Amino acid sequence: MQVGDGVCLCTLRGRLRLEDIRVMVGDRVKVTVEGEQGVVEEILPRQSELIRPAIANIDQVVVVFAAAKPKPSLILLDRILVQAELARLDALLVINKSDLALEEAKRLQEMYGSIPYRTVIVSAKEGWGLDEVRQELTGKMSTLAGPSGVGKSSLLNALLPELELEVQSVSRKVQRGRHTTRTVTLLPLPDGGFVADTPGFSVLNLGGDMEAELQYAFPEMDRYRDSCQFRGCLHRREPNCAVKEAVEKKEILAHRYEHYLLLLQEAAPSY
Ligand SMILES: Nc1nc2c(ncn2[C@@H]2O[C@H](COP(=O)(O)OP(=O)(O)O)[C@@H](O)[C@H]2O)c(=O)[nH]1
Ligand SMILES: [Mg+2]
Ligand SMILES: [Zn+2]
Repeated sequence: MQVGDGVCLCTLRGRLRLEDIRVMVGDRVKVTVEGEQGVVEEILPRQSELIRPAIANIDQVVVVFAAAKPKPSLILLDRILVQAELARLDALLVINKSDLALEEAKRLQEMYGSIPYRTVIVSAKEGWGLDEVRQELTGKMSTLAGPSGVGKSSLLNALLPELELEVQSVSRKVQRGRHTTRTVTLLPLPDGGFVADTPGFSVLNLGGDMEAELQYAFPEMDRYRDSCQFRGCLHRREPNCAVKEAVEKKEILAHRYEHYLLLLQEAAPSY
């Protein structure tokens, strides 16, 4: 456990163990220090609880995509952003490999910045944009998400040079099948805050019966929703729908609306 500026080896008070209460990575706890050792007396209420990676009290998901190699999949990006919204976590979009495709990086930044999401253009390879990412991480608990190969490990290595995470090598065959199950660790940032060393904010298919909730995961719809004619409008085929009108006027990005409709189908109750 981190206690003040130091670290203290702690055991769990027997009472908590009897109640089968477990400490999660990221938990805030009350500790009594007895000599060198500490005892966890109480686990403070969790603000959030992620399953994969299993971390409590995460503030934000840092969604990493590459401007190229691999070509960004916007449906995958939107799925991750929706998951973050549904989990009530802030999202920061980091567009990596801008050294390979700066124009594409700027296009993504313009699109997602308009929603609005915080976006940062970086190159882990060239060291571009790292200070801005550090600022966005400082004082918060963050976890990374994003497809494989976009440079998540490279980014963490660039932010924390003493780290040396394994970066995907050219020969991927060697890596396949080597499933290293590791526990997640929170890496302390120099100016405060933590970032989880294991990316893996999972992208699940939406569970059924979430139709009404889904629109709240699209922040750009917020200011139109109340102007729809029907209460409970799902912005699908309803007449006088302010969201659809905003799409036609290009005030809402067409691909975001299409992805909303796609996810809406997934979110339909299954009979
Ligand atoms: N050109 C370029 N290549 C990068 C950059 N960041 C990472 N890479 C390369 O992309 C590949 C995948 O990186 P890795 O960090 O393992 O991605 P991860 O799967 O998201 O953790 C490696 O070959 C890296 O060297 C970058 O900013 N620019
Ligand atoms: Mg990696
Ligand atoms: Zn509507």
